[in-house]
Amino acid sequence: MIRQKIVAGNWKMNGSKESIVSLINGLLKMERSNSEVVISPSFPYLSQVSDLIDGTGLVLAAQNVSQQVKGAYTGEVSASMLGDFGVKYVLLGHSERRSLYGETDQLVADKVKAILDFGLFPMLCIGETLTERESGKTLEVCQRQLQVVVDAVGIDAFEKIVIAYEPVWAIGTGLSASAEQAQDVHQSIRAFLAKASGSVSQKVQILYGGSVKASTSSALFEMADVDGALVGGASLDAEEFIAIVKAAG
Ligand code: G2H
Repeated sequence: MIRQKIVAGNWKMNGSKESIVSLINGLLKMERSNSEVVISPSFPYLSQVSDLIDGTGLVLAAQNVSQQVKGAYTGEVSASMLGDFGVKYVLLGHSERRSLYGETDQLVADKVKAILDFGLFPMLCIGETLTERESGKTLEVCQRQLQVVVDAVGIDAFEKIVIAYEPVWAIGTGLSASAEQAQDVHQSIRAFLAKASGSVSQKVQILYGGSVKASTSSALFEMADVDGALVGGASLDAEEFIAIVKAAG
């Protein structure tokens, strides 16, 4: 099955009104791509970015959402608010949210449900720590993180969920997983989902994330089960990000 590649830039907590204009001006020099190209600014800049990319083909993502629909939840942002600003994808389960802000597997699953209920698309991050990898628990951890979401929303919902495999040891460290390491895990994730639904497992797009750079992206994109990349640091540099998009084809 041919799955469209996705290259998503996770800007994390970076940028200003001014730097975002310059980054997007740089990105608009990109040639048309067969891949879906997604950018994910911090909440305060969603409106600005939404206006700047209107009609360009670039797609907007948010970095978080509340699991609640609305009400007295000071500081939270709901799925419907994100929808108001033209957001398509929402990053969920990123290891920085899990490890720094205590997001549990169940909370991530509740957020996935909130996003799907509103008709947006979760980009669900999963992945193991270095200790877990070294003790042979990579697949166990990925499967546990996935299973809680399967239990919450059902396997068919995975037709609308993009998975990002992000080994924690590769995030922001400069230590990318090799293309073969990524392929091994992506293939196992697909095989795990196939036990519940063969057709869904073939459709689901599985991105790799963790220190992706232009120089490492071509090898990753050649792998059969790598359907794109979630790019952090390198997405803040327009030329580098464009080179990654180009490698995806
Ligand atoms: C992983 C990735 C993007 P980086 O967090 O989500 O960031 O490419 O900086 O490792």
